[in-house]
Amino acid sequence: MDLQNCTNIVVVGGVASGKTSVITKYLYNIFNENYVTTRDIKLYTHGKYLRMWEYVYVQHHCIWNWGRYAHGAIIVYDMHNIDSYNQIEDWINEARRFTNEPIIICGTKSDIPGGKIYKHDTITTFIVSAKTGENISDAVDYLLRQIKERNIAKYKEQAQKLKDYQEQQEENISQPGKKSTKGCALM
Ligand SMILES: Nc1nc2c(ncn2[C@@H]2O[C@H](COP(=O)(O)OP(=O)(O)OP(=O)(O)O)[C@@H](O)[C@H]2O)c(=O)[nH]1
Ligand SMILES: [Mg+2]
Repeated sequence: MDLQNCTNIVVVGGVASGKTSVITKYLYNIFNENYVTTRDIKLYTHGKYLRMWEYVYVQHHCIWNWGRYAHGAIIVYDMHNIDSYNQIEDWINEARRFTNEPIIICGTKSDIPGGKIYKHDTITTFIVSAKTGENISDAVDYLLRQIKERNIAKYKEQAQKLKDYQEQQEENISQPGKKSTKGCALM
């Protein structure tokens, strides 16, 4: 798996909440009215730069470690299913145990009136419909932008650390009385 050039997004949420539908609408512009449950973990790709992994709900979902390869996550819930809604907090806690990468929440089936909207202080919620396509691209593109910004921030932090290190080394060399940590190994 080429992690350097490929963005991996994990999609989680309650049973039949609409995970597959969000993914297939975004990647392939396909919506299927017929419910076909996803078993275990399913990978969806489009081109070589984006991978979306669907995780089905299992009792002990912490058995997997999504922080290992995920650059971001989408927590999906069905706005018309109270169980699905009630699981959001668990998914957020679960996610935060493994990763600090960006997360968004998608409340699905907005084409059906009267859904319950979940609000969070720091995580953005999008109200989406895979059936009509409402907000699907906005939601996933927003997450991809967050991931990009985070990667740029990480890159800048590493570049700054390298610069600080180089400056320290130069300072050590220009101050003869100061013992260079670099030379220690040779003595
Ligand atoms: N009206 C409407 N139905 C939707 C929408 N999204 C999904 N559905 C329907 O909801 C059912 C479940 O959708 P899936 O996308 O298969 O849900 P899932 O979360 O992947 O389900 P599992 O893999 O079994 O956990 C299907 O019958 C879909 O057609 C939506 O935005 N609007
Ligand atoms: Mg599915």
